[in-house]
Amino acid sequence: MKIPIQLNQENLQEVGSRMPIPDYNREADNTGIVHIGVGGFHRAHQAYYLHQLRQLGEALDWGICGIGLREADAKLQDIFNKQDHLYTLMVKHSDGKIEPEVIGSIVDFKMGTKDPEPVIAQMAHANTRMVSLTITEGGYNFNPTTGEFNFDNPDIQHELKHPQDPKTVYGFLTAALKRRREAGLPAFTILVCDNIEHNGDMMRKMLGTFAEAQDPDLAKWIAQEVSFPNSMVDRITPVTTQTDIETLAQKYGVKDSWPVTCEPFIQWVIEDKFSNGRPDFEKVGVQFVPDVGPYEKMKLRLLNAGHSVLGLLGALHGHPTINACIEDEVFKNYLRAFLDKEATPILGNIEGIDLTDYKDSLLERFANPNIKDSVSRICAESSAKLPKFLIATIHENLAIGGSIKFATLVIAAWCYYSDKEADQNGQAVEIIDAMSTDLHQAAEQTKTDPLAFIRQESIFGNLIRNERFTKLYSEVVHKMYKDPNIKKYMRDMISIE
Ligand code: CS2
Repeated sequence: MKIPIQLNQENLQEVGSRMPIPDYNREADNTGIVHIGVGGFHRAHQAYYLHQLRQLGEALDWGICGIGLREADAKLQDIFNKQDHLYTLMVKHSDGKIEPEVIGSIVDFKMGTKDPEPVIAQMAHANTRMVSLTITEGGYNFNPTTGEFNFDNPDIQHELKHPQDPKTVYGFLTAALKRRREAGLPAFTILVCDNIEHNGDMMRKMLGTFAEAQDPDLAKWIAQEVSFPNSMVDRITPVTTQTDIETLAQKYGVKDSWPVTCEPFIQWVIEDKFSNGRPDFEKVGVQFVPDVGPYEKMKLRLLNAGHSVLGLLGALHGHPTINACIEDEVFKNYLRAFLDKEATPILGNIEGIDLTDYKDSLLERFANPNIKDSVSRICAESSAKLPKFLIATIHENLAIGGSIKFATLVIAAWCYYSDKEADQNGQAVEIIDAMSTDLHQAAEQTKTDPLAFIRQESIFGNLIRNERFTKLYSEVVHKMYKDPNIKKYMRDMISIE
């Protein structure tokens, strides 16, 4: 057995005898991208694309400076300090093969929680030409039903009064853009990489609304100078486990305190609207298109919704992972029925894409037994995800008289699980959600008011006023509270098809 080597810049050549390593200059003064929210997904996706480009000897002035705006990001900062911002990406194939590779495209990391100045300065630096974000679907501070910016957030109120002391992405972005404008520097592009339809347009609207309230002059400049390309991002990136860390050390001889694991599949489709230049990402397979809308919608309503369908039903049944759900024929067929009968009809034709192939490949990706993507990751923050992934599809199907029953069962399962905080066998499940208390309190009233859960308008919009939906939902929820055997209902629904 090899003695594990600590991953850092000094040991990099030695690590290179065990796995591929970056082959380019990693000096911290060549950063061109500032990225907010350096979770596993960013490290498996954008940072990996950039790494590949740099391996070709390109984009050397586009290194990434990661930014943490949450106290919890201090853990990553400590690890990055120890590892010179290097980390291992472990690509896990379905045949059991693991391909580890050291990624070097992140060259710096700054926290903005205690002292915002270094982060503002980094964003306002002449070298910074793009600020990208993966701050989760719930991180954008808007009401998912109305799409309006939430001015009630105390952090937003604070930064409106104290622009020099930002707390949220909005405060940081305006502080940095203001400084650039005063220094006569061009604006940067803002590239949102979260799973939200029209993510760039959404950001333009939110930042515009915030800036208007903070500094109307600046808001005008932002509207003219900043571009917000819409983008569709895709790569399944499960939560890193202790086993991953141990496998890397024991099997591959590299000590990395926070490697990232992911599937082989990767996709990024972006609108080519960059106000201050961009890396030549097309050289490593990124697609640039005039309108990303159809791709985003396809991905959110099939892949992300598919995940939520399996995740919520699987959590209730007691399946621990997405691949365990797919191994179960009832789950697999149920998912396919949902995709074919409820999600596909609202997508229409997407140029250059065969939706049947796309769905076949989704099922294969979900089945990857090596990924072990936990249903708890998928169920986390459902209150921010479901309005975009699943509830939007219910609304659209109601409008065209389409099928809604597969998605409705998922909402009922979500209610039951939020109420009991347990699976159908009584095993406790931790509800990880910014709205967990509201979800629990609403769900708890179901026994006396079957529609209580659906009355949460910030999640469900006006579904409560749609009789076709409320009738079906009441029936399903009623049955489920009598007998929560979820698989029975799933089986019934696919066999009567
Ligand atoms: C998942 C996504 O968060 C979720 O519920 O559906 O994280 C998904 O794995 C990625 O969007 C894949 O690109």
